[in-house]
This record gives sequence, C-alpha cells and structure tokens, in this order.
Amino acid sequence: EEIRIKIKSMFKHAYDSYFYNAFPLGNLKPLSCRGGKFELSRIKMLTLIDSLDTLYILNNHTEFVRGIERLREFDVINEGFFRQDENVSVFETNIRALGGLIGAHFLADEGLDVNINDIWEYDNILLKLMIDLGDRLLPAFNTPTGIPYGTVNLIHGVPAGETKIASLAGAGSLSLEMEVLSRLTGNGVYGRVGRKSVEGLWRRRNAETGLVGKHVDVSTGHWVESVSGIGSNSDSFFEYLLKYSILFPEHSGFWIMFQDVWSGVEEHVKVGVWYGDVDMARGNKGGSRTRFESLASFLPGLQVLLGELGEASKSLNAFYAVRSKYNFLPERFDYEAWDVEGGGGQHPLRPEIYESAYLLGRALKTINPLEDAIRDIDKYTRTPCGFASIENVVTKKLADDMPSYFLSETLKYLYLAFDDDNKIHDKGAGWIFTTEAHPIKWLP
Ligand code: DMJ
Repeated sequence: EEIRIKIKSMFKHAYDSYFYNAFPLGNLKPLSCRGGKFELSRIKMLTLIDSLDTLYILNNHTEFVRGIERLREFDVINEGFFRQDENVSVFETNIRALGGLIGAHFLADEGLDVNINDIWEYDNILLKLMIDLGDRLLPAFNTPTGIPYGTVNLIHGVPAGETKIASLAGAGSLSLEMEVLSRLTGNGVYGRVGRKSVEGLWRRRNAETGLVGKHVDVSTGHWVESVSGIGSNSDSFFEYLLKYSILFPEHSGFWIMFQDVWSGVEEHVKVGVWYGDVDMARGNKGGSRTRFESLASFLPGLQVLLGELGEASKSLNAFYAVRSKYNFLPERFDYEAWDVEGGGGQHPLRPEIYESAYLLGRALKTINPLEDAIRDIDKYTRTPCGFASIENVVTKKLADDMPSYFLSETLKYLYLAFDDDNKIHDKGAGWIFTTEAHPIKWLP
C-alpha cells in the first residue's frame, strides 16, 4: 500500500505540474517550468490526453472526468479539437492521442470497478474526437504501397515535399488503434488502412531471412535502410503484429505475419541474450552491432505474451544488469565494451523495462523488485515542477523535457506492478495495452 501511495503522489506531482506550468500546451518543460510542444506531435493538451486512463486506473475519477470536460471545451472553442494547423507524426499522434482517447473512452463507457456514469453522464464525446482525429490521419495512407507517410498536416493533409521515407515502427504500429476505431464507429476504413500498411511492410521482408529493414520508401516499397533489429524505428512493429493477432484472432494473417518475421529475428538476429542490429539480407552471419537500445527492452514483455517465461527472465535480467550500472537504462549501450555507447547516455524516462518487469511479474505471480527503480526516478529526476528526462546517465544531468508517456506508461506500469487487485488485470475482461499503455479490448 505504501508503494502505491508513493507512485500516486509521483503521478500527482507530474500531472499537477503539467497543469500549472504547461496546460493547454502539449508538454511540460520541467526544468524551465513552462509549457512546450512535443516536436513530433505539436498538438494541444497532448499530455492530458495521454494521461486520462492512468488517472482512472490510479482511482482519480474526478480528475478523469474533469480532463474529458476540458477536451470538450476546447473542441467547442476550436470548432473541432484537432483542427490544428500542425504537421504531426502519424505514429506519435496515433499512439498518444488516438490511443489515449480510445483508452479513456473504454473506461468512461464501461469502466473497471467504478462506473463513472454514476457520477457523470458519458455521452461519447471522446468517440467524436477520435473520429475527427482518425479522419485527419487518413490522407497519410494514400500511397501506392499503402505504407503511410510519416507526417501529415492535421488540416491540409500530407505536406508538399514531404519525405517518402517512413520507419518500420512508424508505419507498422497503427493497426490496433485504427482497428478499434473501425469497430467503435462501424466504419471499416481505418482498420483497412492499418492492416494494409502492415501487410505492405511484411510482404517486403527478405526472402531468405524473413527480416525487415528499418526505413522504407512509401511510394516504391524499397528499403532505404536495410539494417534490421528490434530497437529504434522497429520495436512496436513486432509488438503490434503479436498484440493484434492476440486481440483480433479473426484476422489470422497477423499471427502468420508475426511468425514469419519473428522466427527470422530469433534465427538471424539473436546472439546469446542480445539482439544487436544486423543486415537484413545476411543476418548475424554478416556480423551484428553489439549495441543494446533501451527501446528494445519491450522484448521480455513480448516473450511473456508468447508464453516464453524462461527467455523473458533471461532477457530481463540482462537488461536489468545494464540498468543497475547507472540506475537507469541509457538509450544506447555497447554490451561488448559494457559501457554507454558514445552519445547514447540519455534516459528520457522510458517505460519499457518496467513494462516488461510488470508483465513478467504478473505471469510468474511475483512482484519484481521495482522499488529501487521508483526510488531512483524520484531521487534523480524529480524537479520542483515535474520529472525531467536524463541527459546523461553517468553524470545524472537532467534535460528540460517530461515526455507524456511518463504519465501514460512509466508510472502506470510501475503502479500496476504493485496493484494486484486492479480490475484491469482480470483475465476474463481481455484488456491488452497498446504500445503507449492505453487499455483496449476486443469488440465485435
Ligand atoms: C512510447 O511513446 C511508446 O512506448 C513507443 O512505442 C516507444 N516510445 C515511447 C516510450 O519509450
């Protein structure tokens, strides 16, 4: 109970600080105590949208309702919440904003243990905002391959001269939110474009190794970066293939696609417990880069979903050894030199290692020792107005940024790891978390 209270108070500090210093801007700058915009999705109230379902899960139902009402007000004043003349990353906007609205909608609509409708009448306002946003993302998918552009302007569509190069994770991690939006609205278009983009990427895997590259040209479908790996620019592509196949087994193609590419990763990328980047045609026979990226620590969580608990424990232990060296995972770590890779010492408050620890802890019915992680976050990253990313894990120098996923993911997973009775765990209810930790479930 003590630790849950601690995490709630950390969340409150982060959330209140955002409100006092940054709202209605998207992000908080926790060193200069002011608001800013998240460079890749410069939309208003982004941190609020990303935080809504965490508020509910941490039992702050009053603020959850107040937050939704704040979105409604802006929707009225702005004549359309997302009528904002901003070029945004399709991926970041999908996972943070669309996913945030979806998670909050599920909880407002049916709730977990508390039915919000006892204190306030939910009228599907979030669904209205989702449709507004989903429609504004759609122009990005209009390419010869179905693989979407990385950026779209929320009013004018794809900007003139926009790069045709998209990342694997960026183009291939839109399927869950888009499918849920289709099922919520009865309009199949969102789900179709989401599926088509994944299939477009999968079809272009290497015929020998099954591996996919990290960057692709959306008009020709040619890989422009043939490096293959599970970390940066790739991670959630694999996560979404698996989660989609679990949540929507009626689309059996997703399990087949997952097996195709994941068996390639297991055979041609993995070396011991590490998955360093390789060339997609040669795999690790052509050598691999001895680099572990913090983003890749979603891996034990994925192994848990696959039922590979032994493998999950091994990889989590390896990643924990890196974390223990610096109290935090650096962005890039050379596991041969056993040192931060030059220039890769940042730690932007990422959740992946805690997410994996949470999932493995649930599967093994133990609580992973996350107290030290919570203590370190509080000790090194708390500032008078929020929590700050770390510029360098060695010196612990801070950076003026509190990413919205710190509230939507990092603190949520840490809390849930210690909240055994939370209804979100109920097996029968079938909740699954998106890559931004927004809870979703199957719908007909
Ligand atoms: C989040 O936005 C998501 O987890 C995404 O998949 C990766 N980057 C951040 C967290 O690290």
